[in-house]
Amino acid sequence: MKSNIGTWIIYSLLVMLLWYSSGSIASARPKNNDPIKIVINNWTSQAILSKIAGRLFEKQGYLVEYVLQDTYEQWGALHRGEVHVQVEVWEGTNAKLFSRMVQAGGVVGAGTHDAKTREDWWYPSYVEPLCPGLPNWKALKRCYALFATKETYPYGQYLSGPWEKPDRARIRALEMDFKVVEVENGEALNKKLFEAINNQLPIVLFNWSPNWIEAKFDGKFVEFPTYEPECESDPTWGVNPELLYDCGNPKTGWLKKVVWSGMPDKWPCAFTTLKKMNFSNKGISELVFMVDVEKKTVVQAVAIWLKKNELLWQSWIAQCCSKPWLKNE
Ligand code: TMO
Repeated sequence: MKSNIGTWIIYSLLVMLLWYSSGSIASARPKNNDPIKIVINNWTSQAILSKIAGRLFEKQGYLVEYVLQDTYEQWGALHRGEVHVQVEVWEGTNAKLFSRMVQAGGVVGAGTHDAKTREDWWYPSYVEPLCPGLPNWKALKRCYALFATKETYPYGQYLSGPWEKPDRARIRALEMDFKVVEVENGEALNKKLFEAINNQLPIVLFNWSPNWIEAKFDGKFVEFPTYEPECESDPTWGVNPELLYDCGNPKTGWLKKVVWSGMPDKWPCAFTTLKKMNFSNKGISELVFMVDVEKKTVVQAVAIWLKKNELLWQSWIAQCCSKPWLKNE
């Protein structure tokens, strides 16, 4: 009996020692307590994916802060290491700045999502019979008057968001009688779309995929001349031999994750997790639907997603970094 207890005590001590030493091996990895700063932009899916990344970093024991920035400001801040993580860089919006920043050495890629992206002019399907020939851009060019508003009369209105787009250059190159009107964020754009749909008014506006819109409303992207890189670098390319941008945006664009170049060394496990984090078109549009249509908060949508997808995100949290004593909520 006595020796049994002795064995038990020795065994327990051994287990504790093992536990302790494995813990100290894990914590011997330099774990930085500075907060990881994640950029939040002005459309819904980006905010949701940012918070999912943040929750995963927190589960690994990192501190996280969120910084509101638009897609122009973020590049300088990422380059200088003032912010560290961007979970959604869209080809159609940011391809050029992204490659310039990678070349300058301030940012590095953290992998590409499975989602294929498209960002371009879009209209709800009830517009199509009013303008025969749509979705071809030449039909839209003929029908400009249909889209005139108080602000743009006698030109047609093209409604857009605050993202870097060569729309004015394209309108010029394709000689379209349209004027660009910009609203401040994705929410404002949604509101205008809802108003138009409720009144069945002609509207052509900036839209993107994945988004919630395709899940709820019928509509189409306008088909401009197919994008090729030369369209933006060689004026002689395309229907206008003198001007750039006589084409549409890429139809199957990439969606990348990007970090400040010092991030992988400073928070290695978080970087590994971010590289593994991967969303599909369906995954993103379901998340956006919860917020933009069902009116859940971003925090609620993130909590629902984490609960439903535990196996998935557990597989994104790198083995070397997982702390079994950290509770998974
Ligand atoms: C960058 N965005 C998804 C709004 O086109």
